[in-house]
Amino acid sequence: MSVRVAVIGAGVMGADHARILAKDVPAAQLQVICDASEARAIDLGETLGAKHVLTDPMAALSRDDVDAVLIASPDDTHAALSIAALQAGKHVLCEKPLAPTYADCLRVIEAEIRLGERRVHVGFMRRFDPAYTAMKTALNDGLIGRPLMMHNFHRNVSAPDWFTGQMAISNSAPHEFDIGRFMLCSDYVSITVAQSASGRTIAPVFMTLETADGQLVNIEVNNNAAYGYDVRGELVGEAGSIDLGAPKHATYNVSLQSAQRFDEDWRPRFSDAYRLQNRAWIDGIANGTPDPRLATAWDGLCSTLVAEAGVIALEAGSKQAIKTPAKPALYEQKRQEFPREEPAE
Ligand code: ISE
Repeated sequence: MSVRVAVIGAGVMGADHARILAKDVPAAQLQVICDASEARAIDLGETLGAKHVLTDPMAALSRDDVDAVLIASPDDTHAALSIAALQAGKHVLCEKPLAPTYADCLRVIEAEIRLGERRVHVGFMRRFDPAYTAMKTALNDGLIGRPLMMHNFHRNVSAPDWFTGQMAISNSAPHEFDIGRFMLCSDYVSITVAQSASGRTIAPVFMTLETADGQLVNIEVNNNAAYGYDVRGELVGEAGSIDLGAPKHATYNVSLQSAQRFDEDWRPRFSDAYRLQNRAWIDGIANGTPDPRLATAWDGLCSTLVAEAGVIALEAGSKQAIKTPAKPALYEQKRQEFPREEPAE
């Protein structure tokens, strides 16, 4: 059975997702490309051979010939579109964040609880990255004993002037909020944020979080790192540590120097992760069993909750408590063996 997908949003991420679905996910059929800009939708739709091109997202997600909706429109439209897709009986993969506010995330959760089925997933693709997968597998295999700390670096080459320190927390760091929580299987209970001094519009932001199990997680987000897209991570346990070891590029030893190439942004660095995530999402719909690694709407809510507390922590200059509400029964799932993922083909 092929799963017919409507992609809403034909910008940077929507175009990338649509290309992956059309070319790298055998069980998916690219049914609709929808974008507020008709020209952009037509351009992408024709390039990828989508069956239909639309400009109205509500019309796109309610079509009878659509089974699933991939939402890659502006962040503040995510919650309303996810809820509308649920009401139309569709499956959803929503780019992160599920919503920029906790209140809107909660509305999606309430809609899913009313439906009584988990149909919304959030695009925290790092859960499928081969390097993070190796880290999680080694942790589950007991290689480093009890995990104590996780160090994270998240660097972009440059960010536009309007990208603030607050957005480093609400737009960039959610990837680390999610992967830390996924790795450690524990919710955060506090966050502290500091921002270094810089003449530039956005200076690096440094966060320290504590989990309910007493682990420490630190995150540096530097969106003007200048030299390349660079994501690093190390998990430190009682008996050893696991380093992500990415990026995966060759090292050039030339002219008495050794040099490493970096990607320009997150799409090439996480191309395997996006492909594996989108395949897992579509295969889960086709066979009726969602992949347990996919981030749920609850995971999306938890990350927005941390981001909101982080923005307050930055503005107030003080540690903020994070109070995660009790997890609704719909989101409880048995702890599963983490599948061993083969690296890219
Ligand atoms: C961007 O929105 C993303 O989602 C990227 O994955 C991340 O690396 C970048 O920092 C964000 O701004």
